[in-house]
Amino acid sequence: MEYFNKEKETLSLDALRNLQNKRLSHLLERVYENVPFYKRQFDQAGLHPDDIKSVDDISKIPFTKKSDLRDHYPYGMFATPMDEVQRIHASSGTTGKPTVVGYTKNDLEVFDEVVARSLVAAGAQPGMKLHNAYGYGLFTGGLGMHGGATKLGMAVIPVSGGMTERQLTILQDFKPEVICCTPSYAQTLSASFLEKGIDTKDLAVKFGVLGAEPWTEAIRSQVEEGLQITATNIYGLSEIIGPGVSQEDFEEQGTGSYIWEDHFYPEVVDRDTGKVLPFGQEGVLVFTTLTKEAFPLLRYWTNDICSINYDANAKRSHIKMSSIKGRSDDMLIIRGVNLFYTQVEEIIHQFGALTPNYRLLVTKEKNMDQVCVEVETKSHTDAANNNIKDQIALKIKDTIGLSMNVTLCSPNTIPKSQGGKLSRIVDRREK
Ligand code: DLL
Repeated sequence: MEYFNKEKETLSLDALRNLQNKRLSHLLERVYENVPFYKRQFDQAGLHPDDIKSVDDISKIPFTKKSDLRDHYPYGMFATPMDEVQRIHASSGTTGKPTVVGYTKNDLEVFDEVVARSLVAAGAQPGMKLHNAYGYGLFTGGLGMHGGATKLGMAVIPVSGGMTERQLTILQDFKPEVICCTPSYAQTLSASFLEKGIDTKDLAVKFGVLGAEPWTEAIRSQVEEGLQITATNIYGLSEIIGPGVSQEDFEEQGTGSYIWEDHFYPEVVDRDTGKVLPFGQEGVLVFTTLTKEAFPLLRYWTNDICSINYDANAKRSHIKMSSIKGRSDDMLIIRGVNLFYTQVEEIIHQFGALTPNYRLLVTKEKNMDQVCVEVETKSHTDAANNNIKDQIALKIKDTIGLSMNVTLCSPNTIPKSQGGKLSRIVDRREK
């Protein structure tokens, strides 16, 4: 099976646009009628759903921000009566109340469909077994992947995150061909096999579907080698549906992840002005959920930084997004320079003596922000190699334009993912 839904995944751009326009017009009618927040937003902007004739007019609609969801906690943005809602998820959020999202029966079917498409693009096939190490619970990762894999006809092993020893046993004994988890947890699993001297060549696992946090080629090489898999990127967010908003194809690695744009209409906008940017230019990713019933969103500001572009040589017609550089609210501003941790990760990758286990410690000294890069070396002896340390600091200065202290750490000394998303920044500045 090369596609889960060939007809939809290879629609001509004209057909795709027609479908989007039709779906957008239904969506606008529904939200205007059923979500008081959107009616107010339209009225205040002097807009009526009829003014939006096609996706080309979408930029007339104001953005929806995370704060709008918080202001309507928990169910104030739902567009259907609660008795039509079949599932509720929530994302924890770092401050205050969680963001609550809901799904009708049809929403859950769409969720299964986009995850099934994503799994096939990642290399999975019906009849294979999926080791699902995304967390089950309010987080959309576990149940989201579960539903799509079931729809595809896979056997799901619902391991959830954590309990690494048990994960290793299951990977060896249950012989799953596909694993899904966060990239940082794939690092943990890979390091644990290595530590125990278990040869991963003997595992059945061939494909990894990794996402839920930013990651770069540095981590890809490490986990592909460590677990003997082909690893692809899966992206998503609970507000839009969960995992499966976009997915990279296992035979098109490094060329971006397909956004299933018959369901999620993407735009990339300027972080400061909100202006829509041309394809290929980096900015904030914004989505309109074209088919969602319970919790539809118009022009939702994800805060994720990337670019989008069509790829004429690709297997599918849908637009691709580049890997996420970071979240604009996670961007550090250090002595006037914008910094995403993935920029440091890319530099680390260029040094053969280093592993991609690292973190950035941010402190304030004499009123100046300081960043210290702590990174593990592959061998204990290299941890004392000042030469490597100086080279890394120089490369960072040349590439990013910031002087950072570099600390080389012995293998297995930097905290690893225990199952979920890993925070790579430790900010010790007083708030
Ligand atoms: O992380 C959904 C998900 C589950 C995606 C499993 C992929 C796999 P939230 O907890 O709502 O949902 O977090 C969404 O995580 O806005 C991004 O900042 C980040 N994120 C998700 N996938 C990726 C990725 C799930 N592939 C937030 N690359 C998003 C970079 C990602 N960042």
